[in-house]
Amino acid sequence: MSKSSSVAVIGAGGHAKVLLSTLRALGYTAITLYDDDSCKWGRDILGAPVAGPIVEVRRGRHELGVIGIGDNSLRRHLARRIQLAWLPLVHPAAYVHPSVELGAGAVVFAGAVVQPETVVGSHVIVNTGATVDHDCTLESFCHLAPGVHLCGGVCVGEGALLAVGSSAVPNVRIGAWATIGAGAVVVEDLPNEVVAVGLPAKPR
Ligand code: JB3
Repeated sequence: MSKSSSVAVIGAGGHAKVLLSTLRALGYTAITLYDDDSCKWGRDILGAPVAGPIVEVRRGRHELGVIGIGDNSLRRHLARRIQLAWLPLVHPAAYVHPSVELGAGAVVFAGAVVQPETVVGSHVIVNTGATVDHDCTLESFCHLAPGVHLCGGVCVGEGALLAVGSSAVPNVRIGAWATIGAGAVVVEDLPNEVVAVGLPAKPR
């Protein structure tokens, strides 16, 4: 895809700023943001315009889009509602092995590492400095916050949130829509929708 393509970023908060910096680092220049907070309309975020509410993205006739909202369920809702060519993005200062499958709209930020044969689902966030070792599966809409570390063969279920600095030993499964607390260490399989904290991570 050409770097002169017109890109829509859905959302104009903190996560969108990091997406913008990633798009710029990749050489994209024609970037427009959309957000439902009317206070942001007409303003610039890091030099890119916030054109209006999300519903107006259709009018922009953008060739590519990426969802810049950290909340996993909201990201899923928007991905289902909006028809755009969702762009997978890898910051040039991240390392992603060529064997890794990257889903539509997945993002890998600066300093992150994704090792061989890992599968990254659609609209997944691998945030700044997170590492994902070999043969992991990150299901759609999950989010690895900054500094998360996964050993090999870990499966993270759809929409799960692994908070800053949490980690997982090899071959465990973290259930869909689970929340793993900051700094927690997952040492065994965890069920869907659990909230688990501590070392070892235990359901609350
Ligand atoms: O921790 C890191 C490195 N990044 C966090 C990121 C993953 O998630 C960051 O610190 C934030 O905590 C969060 O970033 P995000 O999603 O950009 O949050 P915030 O800065 O609050 O911006 C959220 C944007 O989504 C705002 O511009 C809101 O207007 C919009 N928004 C929030 N709730 C919503 C809704 N838009 C719609 N349409 N519907 C909502 O329910």
